[in-house]
Amino acid sequence: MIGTRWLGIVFGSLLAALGFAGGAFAQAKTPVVGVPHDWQMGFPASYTLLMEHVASLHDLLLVIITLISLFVLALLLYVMWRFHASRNPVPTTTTHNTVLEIAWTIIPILILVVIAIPSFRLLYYGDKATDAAMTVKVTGHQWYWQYEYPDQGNFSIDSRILAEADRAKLKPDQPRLLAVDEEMVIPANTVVRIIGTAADSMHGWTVWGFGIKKTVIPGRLNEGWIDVPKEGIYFGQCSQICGNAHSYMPVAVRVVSKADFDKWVAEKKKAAGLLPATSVASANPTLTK
Ligand SMILES: [Cu+2]
Repeated sequence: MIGTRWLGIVFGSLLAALGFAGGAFAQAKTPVVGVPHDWQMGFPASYTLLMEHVASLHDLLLVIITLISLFVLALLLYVMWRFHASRNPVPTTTTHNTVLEIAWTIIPILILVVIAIPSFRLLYYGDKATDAAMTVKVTGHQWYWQYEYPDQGNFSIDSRILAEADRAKLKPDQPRLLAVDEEMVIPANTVVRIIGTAADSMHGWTVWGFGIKKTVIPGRLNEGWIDVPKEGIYFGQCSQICGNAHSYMPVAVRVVSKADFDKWVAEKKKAAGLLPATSVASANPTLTK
């Protein structure tokens, strides 16, 4: 992303000079952080270590692919010039060159090894949570998301895009076509295991800033994890064509402090009838876990 990052810096400075810097959400005093901006180039900002690793692998690949493209372009131009009919009227009959053949086999293999090592490392890093503090089960439905909290009493919430009427008068923290009625809520600085499945067709649970993109499939459980240090609201979208309202099932994740998360959990448990009438949640650690 070195190239795109530079382009972004150049364009960003130009726009700043013209007074257009920052989208509405960058200036609004809302906790919305993980949302696309006008004129954004390259990847969305990284909000997890996983997404930082994704971006740096992309940077490495961009350097490698640029060097290879320039090398091939230079070779082509040289061949066109050096072996032009006017400069080379009698072509050579050479068909084999052992040294060259070994070189053009070995060098690409080495390049692939250089790419494979960080690539596999990243794949396994994002694959499974080794020490998750809690789990959220994500189920994709046509066309909304359902989040279950098995470690907090097993209540569940449904997350749907805002109703048509609410979409007409959006609040500052409700970006168009991304805001939902109920966000998934998780505590900050906590390793959260994501278990994903689907009820009908395949869906894709994707949050750009987290670097997570889990295809969820009926009858299967797919695993991933997130650990978000910064509180705020982050957005994503279903990334698997899943039917006619595919583009109307955004992903919204609210990352809050641990205390706020416990409060939210208590509220949800109460609403689901999981708490006794007189709240003893605070006295019983197993309930507030
Ligand atoms: Cu979907």
